[in-house]
Amino acid sequence: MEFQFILVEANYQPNIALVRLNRPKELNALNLQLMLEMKEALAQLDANEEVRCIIITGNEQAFAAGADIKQMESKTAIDLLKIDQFETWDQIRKTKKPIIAAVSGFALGGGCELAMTCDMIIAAESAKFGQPEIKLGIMPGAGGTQRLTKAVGKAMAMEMVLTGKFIGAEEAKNIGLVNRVVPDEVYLDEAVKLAKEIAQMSPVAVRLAKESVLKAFDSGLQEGLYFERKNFYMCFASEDQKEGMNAFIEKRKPVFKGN
Ligand code: DAK
Repeated sequence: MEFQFILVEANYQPNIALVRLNRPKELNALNLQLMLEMKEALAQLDANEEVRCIIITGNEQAFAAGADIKQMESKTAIDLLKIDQFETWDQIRKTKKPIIAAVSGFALGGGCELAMTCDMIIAAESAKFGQPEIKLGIMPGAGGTQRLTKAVGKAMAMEMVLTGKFIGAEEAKNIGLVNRVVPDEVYLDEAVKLAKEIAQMSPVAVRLAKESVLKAFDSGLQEGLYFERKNFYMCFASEDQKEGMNAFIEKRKPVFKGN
């Protein structure tokens, strides 16, 4: 598949892939084609053994200013039902490798939801987050009411979703929406730094651990603990577990191969 609205570098850095949203004139508004491309790119990168961590970013001005309002405006409920965009969005959620959102500028509506669907968010000081759908007479449709509430709690989620207000990067950090805030010039470098740290770990353990953390999102505590336990046992089926523990005992750096 040729990509028109995203740029993909599978080998941006060793073991680290970069997906850049690329509709700068439209502030990276997420049209249907862009999301299909995102789905395809993530599936490819997930299947690429060389890739251990994925970064999704936009440009300095915008991560993404939301779904494409011009494309959505004339749609009926039945049109949306038939398009069934959820399958596309679910692919992001289903990606097994860790995904870091490197956010500068606007992350609004579907853009904020896209960032929240990633596993971690590095925010530039200029980043602005919001769920302004209410101002368009709609509400968040790609997980915003759920993921935002789980990330920041009911009070702030309710205020953001019901007023559409934007919050700055510092506030986003204070309420637990983002991992850290860094100067605009280095937000991508910081994301790469974090990705490199993760890429050094056992890909098997990273996959199982990511799955288990996500399980906390969509299950009750008992079910989540049970799931975590199974994945914990499964780590001991990997050579990486032996390598990691032997390296510790032998006081050397482990070499994880993903087996
Ligand atoms: N869609 C389409 N075009 C957009 C856009 C958007 N979301 N955001 C910006 N643009 C376009 C503008 O129309 C403008 O284009 P031209 O007029 O030059 O042709 C260009 O980008 C530059 O924008 P502005 O001139 O407005 O720039 P400003 O700096 O003055 O303002 C802004 C920046 C981000 C505050 C403003 O553009 C803005 O308010 N944008 C809309 C933000 C918004 O309401 N976002 C939420 C959209 S609704 C679903 C999945 C996802 C969703 C729903 C369902 N399913 C899976 C079913 C998500 C829904 C949404 O995100």
